[in-house]
Amino acid sequence: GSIQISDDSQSVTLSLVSGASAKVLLYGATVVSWKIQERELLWLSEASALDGSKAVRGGIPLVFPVFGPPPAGTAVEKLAQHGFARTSKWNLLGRVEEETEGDKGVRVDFGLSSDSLDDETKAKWPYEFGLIYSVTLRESTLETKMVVQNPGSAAFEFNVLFHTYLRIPDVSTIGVQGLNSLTYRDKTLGGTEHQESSDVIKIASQTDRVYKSAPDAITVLEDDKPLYTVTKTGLNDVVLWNPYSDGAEKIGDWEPKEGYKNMVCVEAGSVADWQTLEQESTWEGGVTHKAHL
Ligand code: TA6
Repeated sequence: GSIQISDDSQSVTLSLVSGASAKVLLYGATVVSWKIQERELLWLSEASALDGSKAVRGGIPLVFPVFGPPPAGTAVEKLAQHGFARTSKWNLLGRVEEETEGDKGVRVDFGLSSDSLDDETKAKWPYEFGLIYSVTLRESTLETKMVVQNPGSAAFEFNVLFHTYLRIPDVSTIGVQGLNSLTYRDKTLGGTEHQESSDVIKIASQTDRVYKSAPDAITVLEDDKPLYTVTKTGLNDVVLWNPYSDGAEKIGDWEPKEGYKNMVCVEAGSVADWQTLEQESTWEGGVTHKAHL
């Protein structure tokens, strides 16, 4: 395997001899591509900014320390939607070749801390923190792991989420399995709570749901066969999002507008409730994306 830094030092490309590759921008530590052979597995808008002027529309943006619009009256209230992790320039910490049970992988670690945050953002959320984000590429999986450290003198509360845009051949042929009987908050219905009653969830209109206390493995089926498995550790919830035609129309950097047919966001995180991190403590959570090709 190999890990290569781009000439402009703005991105890192991981690759394996098996033909898998992944590309991560230092901006937001955003994974913008994951390929097996020549097949792209993440959706990325053709109109997405990739120069650090705006959060990436596609790939795997990182959500921290707040998910969605920051609630008034909380410590995150001055921050932008989804927080600052996806719009901050991260530091490249290290590159590692690793092997787990004979499965060779290449890993790259990124860091973001209160010391490296810009002053404006620091003023909006004045906590001391450290984030270490690891991306590991293996033959059929892409693993993403976040470590949150609190080296400071005050506890803080946070949400964290891996906002993965999975690329799919056609939204009308897929189904999402693993969420049956869970309670979810439906953001298309004013955030009201409902109970899931489908074993395989089909997407035929705008979908924006937060499933609470979800099981660790969620499968995206294509014509009833597994296409992806998203497995989380240390995370409570799963968000299912597809803006559909009406939603995509309203998103300025969404291109082509029909692109909603080729994506589904299956996002693992801890977002329904705040995670509290006491001083001198560490939290850890992650997601493994597996492609069944
Ligand atoms: O995770 C789903 C969601 O929170 C949706 O409500 C939707 O707005 C999406 O994320 C994208 O948010 P963004 O800030 O990237 O436009």
